[in-house]
Amino acid sequence: MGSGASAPRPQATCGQRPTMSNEERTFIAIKPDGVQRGLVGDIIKRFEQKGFKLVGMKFIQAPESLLREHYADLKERPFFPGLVSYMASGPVVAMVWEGLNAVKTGRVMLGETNPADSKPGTIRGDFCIQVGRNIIHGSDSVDSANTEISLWFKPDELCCYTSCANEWIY
Ligand code: DAT
Ligand code: MG
Repeated sequence: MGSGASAPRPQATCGQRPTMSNEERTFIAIKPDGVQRGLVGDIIKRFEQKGFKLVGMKFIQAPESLLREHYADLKERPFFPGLVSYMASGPVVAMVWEGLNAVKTGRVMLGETNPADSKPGTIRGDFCIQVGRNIIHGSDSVDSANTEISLWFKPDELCCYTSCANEWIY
């Protein structure tokens, strides 16, 4: 950059994540049933339309070791083995979405864990029926989002860029 040129937006925030900002990140994964049922486009569209910014995405058939770690807090639950084998049964779309209150708003967009309790208009409320086939994962806190993002993505797999829509959303 030559002297006198306007400075580009600093990239420093890509490393240290602020907790309350337009750059909060959440980990969202479309589960194997969501992929098999052809719901990938519809689900991604909702996050795009909302105004969140996609900063990472991969299509991956996750190894069971990764899934056991991802769901470690549920390892004593009776449904845990079935949950892990379901999640490993086909590819998932793992994503990181960024924006103001991305974690909490992401959960609202998902609906309740049990689709039967999820309101119409939510992803689980609109697209699925059973708790064991609820098509999408979303982080439930900023701390778990950070843990999950680092479990699923290497730092250099996340993109830092300024969305051209930024000033029209915030
Ligand atoms: P969430 O995915 O809404 O964060 P969770 O973390 O409590 O819910 O559970 C993780 C997943 O485990 C959930 O999406 C579906 C499955 N699950 C939860 N409770 C279940 C149950 N009672 N029977 C079968 N699967 C269940
Ligand atoms: Mg959870």
